[in-house]
Amino acid sequence: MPGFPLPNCALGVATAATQIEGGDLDTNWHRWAASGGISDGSTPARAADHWNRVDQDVALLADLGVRHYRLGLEWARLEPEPGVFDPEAFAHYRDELALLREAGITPLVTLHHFSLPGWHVDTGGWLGADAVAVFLRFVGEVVRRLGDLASEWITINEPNVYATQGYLYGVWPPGERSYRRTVAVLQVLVEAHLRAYLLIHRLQPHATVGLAHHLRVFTPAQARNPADRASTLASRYLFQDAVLAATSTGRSAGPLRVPRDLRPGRYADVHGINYYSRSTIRGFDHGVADGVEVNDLGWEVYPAGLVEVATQVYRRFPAPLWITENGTCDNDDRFRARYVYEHLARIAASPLPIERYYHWCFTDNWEWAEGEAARFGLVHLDFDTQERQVKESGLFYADVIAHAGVTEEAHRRWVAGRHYPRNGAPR
Ligand code: IFM
Repeated sequence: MPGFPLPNCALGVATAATQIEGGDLDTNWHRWAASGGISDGSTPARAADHWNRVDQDVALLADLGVRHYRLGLEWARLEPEPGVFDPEAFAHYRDELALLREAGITPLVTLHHFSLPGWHVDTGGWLGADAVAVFLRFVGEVVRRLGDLASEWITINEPNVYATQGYLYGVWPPGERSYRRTVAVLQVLVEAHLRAYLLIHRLQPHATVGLAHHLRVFTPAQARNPADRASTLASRYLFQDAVLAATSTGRSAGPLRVPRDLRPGRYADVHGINYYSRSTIRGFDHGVADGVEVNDLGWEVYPAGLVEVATQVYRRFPAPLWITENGTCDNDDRFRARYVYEHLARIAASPLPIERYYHWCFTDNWEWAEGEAARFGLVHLDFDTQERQVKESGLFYADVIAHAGVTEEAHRRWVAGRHYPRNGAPR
């Protein structure tokens, strides 16, 4: 299917505050970088300097024809001390949201995307005594002060990734390795989402509210091996199904208990899905099968998985589906256009109500523990000069937006003949 129409799925791009804004702030990530936690030694202090280049970046979004933009708010800027809100930081985000709207771009605002103010870390972060109340204070302030300019909200980005990277594998802040604390933090994030969902709707009844779930495909290394199969099911349940169930319904799920005062009901107007890859499970080991196509971080490229996970979500909890992230690390932009093409083709062929697709990422960005070394952008960023240059994949994406689908010509020009690396093969 070289060309195909995509009339029912609006295309956008996504970012997160800490990954693009830059700034010498006090957050869990600035502290983690200062303590040597980033593989290339970079810090989020420069990133894409978006804080100082909002006008330029909004103009670039408009040039690409983007109509939907997912952005994050940096909590540490808005609430630099507990309970003290910074009017200038709010004014800055108000200007950005107004600019987006003037350009015909609808903002989707993420309230928490992995980044916490330093004062929050000092009181225990998400495991601190009042973590949910503290989050709700922030959410309430944001919706009251920005709600006339935005009505689409993601409460929390990828709670399962935040919890496992930070509390189970210890590779992200706060660097812990404890199953008990991983479950504890997930449970707090579930409660935070549920209460934020209710609060936002109380303040803004017409709001659209969801959570951005990181969903993977899990597959046993050997389909007939009982240990691989059991481990696959357990991994999928613990990593994503339990969180999805609890945050969508307000009911306890497995180890995740929902407080009694929260009534079961609907807690997702849309399901945000961040989809990237598939994990192959061998016993307790999560890996990538030999010889499969991979990206520059070694993640398997498995486009069918996008609709596989979307189907699992929709069957259990029917609601509109928004792909809040999909993209790939391709440092030289050799195969990104093909990656986008193959994932969009699955959406086009699917009967599911996949209403939105946000490409991750707009520009190259600061990729957490990988720092500046992993490039996900449609727009190339020179971190030294801050020069932006639309990549071939960005031209392709703009063309898909303009035509509400992939034309034969676009396929021939940007997709045909592009190849992924193979796992285990020399690069
Ligand atoms: O960069 C991240 C993003 O912050 C959350 N989802 C996955 C992306 C790529 O790793």
